[in-house]
Amino acid sequence: MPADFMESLAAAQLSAALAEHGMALRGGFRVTAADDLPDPAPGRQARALLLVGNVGGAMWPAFAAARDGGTGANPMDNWTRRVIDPIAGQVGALALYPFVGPPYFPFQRWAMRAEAVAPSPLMILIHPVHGLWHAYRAALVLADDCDLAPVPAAPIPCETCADRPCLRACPVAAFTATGFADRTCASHVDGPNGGDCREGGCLARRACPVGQDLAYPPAQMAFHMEAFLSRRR
Ligand code: B12
Ligand code: SF4
Ligand code: SF4
Repeated sequence: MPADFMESLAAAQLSAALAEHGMALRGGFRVTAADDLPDPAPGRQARALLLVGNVGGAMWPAFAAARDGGTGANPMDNWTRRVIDPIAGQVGALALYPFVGPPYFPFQRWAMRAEAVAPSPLMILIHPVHGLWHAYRAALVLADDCDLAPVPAAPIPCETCADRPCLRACPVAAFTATGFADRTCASHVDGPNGGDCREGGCLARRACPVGQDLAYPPAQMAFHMEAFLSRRR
């Protein structure tokens, strides 16, 4: 039995089930009492949390083929539940989702404990290889002890990126010292000059040189932007 759960047969089987839907296992960590997570099964406390996510455009074809005909609200969230709940059931896990809230589960804090990601100036977590082209879709909470190795140290791209092109690319300077001005962003994207962001995705995110080969396909960019706008209209 390998020391690290991520190297185990169970992790390989889970990864294979997720890969059928273009998703991937994104690491995990041992849960502490401070995490205050719900019990994964009656009388059984949470011991480990595994993160599920998407990297690059891998998930888009699976979602596009299975979505609710484009008519239902939150089609990606609904599809995610449809594919993840049965996988969680197979491994005896409780599935938690980033879109359930408020209050929301702290997925970005969990991600920083699960894999080598760090905050970027755009607030999205940056990964040394995937850049800004990844997200989290679910967490699987297990009652079993998993040997999860600590996250290995990895370079944080933003620390050596002197030019910070991401911060110069937004036409309305929506990334401010106090945070992301989401309403400034949304009114630009929804307006007459917002076509580039609306159809091709956030210009600031696209300006980052890390992982550019993993940029989402245009249809996925437009889908996420429309979902963002629909929450801000
Ligand atoms: C609410 C929310 C938003 C709000 C932010 C409002 C606000 N100022 O709080 C809005 C609607 C603006 C937003 C927009 C976007 N979001 Co958002 N959002 C969330 C959500 C659902 C909850 C955040 C939260 O309150 N968490 C609770 C706290 C307690 O968790 P935490 O981890 O401790 O807190 C961190 C975040 O709150 C973060 N933060 C604070 N303000 C903002 C603002 C933005 C824009 C982001 C990305 C993060 C962020 O800083 C904290 C420390 O790291 C998370 C999912 C989740 N459950 O976390 C996604 C999440 C943060 N969003 C994400 C993304 C990708 C986006 C978008 C870039 C694209 C999109 N899907 O729409 C857009 C930006 C729009 C654009 N023009 O491109 C991803 C980030 C992935 C990553 N690599 O890090 C997440 C994790 C969802 C996911 N499925 O993976 N988002
Ligand atoms: S452009 Fe540079 S500072 Fe901005 S997210 Fe990418 S690596 Fe980080
Ligand atoms: S989507 Fe466009 S307006 Fe909004 S933050 Fe990105 S570059 Fe700025």
